[in-house]
Amino acid sequence: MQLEKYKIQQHNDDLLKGHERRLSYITSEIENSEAIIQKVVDFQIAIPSWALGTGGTRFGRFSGGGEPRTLEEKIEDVGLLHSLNQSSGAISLHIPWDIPQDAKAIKALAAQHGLKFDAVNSNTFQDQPDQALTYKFGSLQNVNKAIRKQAIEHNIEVIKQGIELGSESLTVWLSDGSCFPGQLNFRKAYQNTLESLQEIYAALPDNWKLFLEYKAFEPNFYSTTVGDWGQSYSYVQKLGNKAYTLVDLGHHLPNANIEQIVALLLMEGKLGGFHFNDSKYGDDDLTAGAIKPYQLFLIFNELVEGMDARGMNHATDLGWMIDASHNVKDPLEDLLQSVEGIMMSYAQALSVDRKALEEAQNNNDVVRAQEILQNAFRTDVRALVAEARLRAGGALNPLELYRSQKVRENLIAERGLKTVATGL
Ligand code: PSV
Ligand code: MN
Repeated sequence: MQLEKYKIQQHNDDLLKGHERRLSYITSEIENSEAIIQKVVDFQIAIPSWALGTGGTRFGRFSGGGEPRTLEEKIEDVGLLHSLNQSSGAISLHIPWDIPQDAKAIKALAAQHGLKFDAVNSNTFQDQPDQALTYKFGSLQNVNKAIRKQAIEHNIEVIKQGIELGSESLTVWLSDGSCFPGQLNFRKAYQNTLESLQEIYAALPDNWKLFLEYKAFEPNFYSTTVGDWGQSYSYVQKLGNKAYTLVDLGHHLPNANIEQIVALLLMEGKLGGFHFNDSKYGDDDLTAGAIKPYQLFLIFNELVEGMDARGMNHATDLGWMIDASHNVKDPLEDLLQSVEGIMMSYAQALSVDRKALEEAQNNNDVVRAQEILQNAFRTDVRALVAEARLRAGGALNPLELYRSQKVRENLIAERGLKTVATGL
């Protein structure tokens, strides 16, 4: 299904008056609102190809119907999101969940929808039906050299697929680790992993980046071989200047200070990108900003400050991606909410009075520093984000338009009620 431009136009015309009223208030309140709008226009968040269907847990999966059956339909879905918000201009593929049969045709289809290919993701956390050796006891860390070799070759194959699509980064997430004390020699597991990563790194084209994602636990529950940002940092330091740490917001132990991790990785020049989601307990993969919006804002506050300190381009110098799962919501609606949540935090962080904050910090004025941040967080910037969408050709209220156009009902009519998308 495609949303015709005139429908977006009509929807915007209907909402314009109220929008202009709200916009004129907020632009009178925020000094740099024009610059914020432009930055939000430029900011794109990649959509993972595995998040377009119903997620489910190990206890069950309750499909909402109309899920994309093929990679082509997944691209159509991301195209739909992008036409609504003009902020989801990239798709990230997980191999082998989504292997393009004809890369040229897939690339052309994506371009028709205004989409690029973001990072390609390898998968050595599951066994595939045609696979010779099992990853039950790990992949790049495995005590068996042949298994490590198989996993290395898979990653190199993923890089090749990515080159065909015009992707420029590889994200490696390893489920490697152990479930019980004594199962693993930590030092040897680290060394095997490093050597394996070095072989993968050697296959990276010059203009590519390797993102090494860490995760505290699950599916291994005693140790994870890339378990936290320190471990990821230690690997990427050794690999070289094309290797970076990737922060998935759900991959920390409870109450970790993620904004501080982000600030320090940025300072070290080793922050590569993000997987956005939210959580209350563990790797819950909930909608970005749904549970801890203040944390998301504080992360963006560090990002803006740190990227500006290093003269970085906010839109292009880091990889921005959602990694969420949708168990009880329509995946497309959930993704629209995540993008909106991320954009709001970004806009709020851009509105922070940096000079005043620095002054408060230098004077140890704790109260003033807190006031400055909370003032930005408590400002309703939705009209600024909506204005950015309007200027880019998107909808003032994507969710409302999605519902009024009965997108899900149309997708069910086209694809059926019992379709199942590949992914987790
Ligand atoms: C692992 O939990 C993870 O965050 C990695 O990014 C995987 O690629 C993705 O989720 C799979 O759903
Ligand atoms: Mn992730």
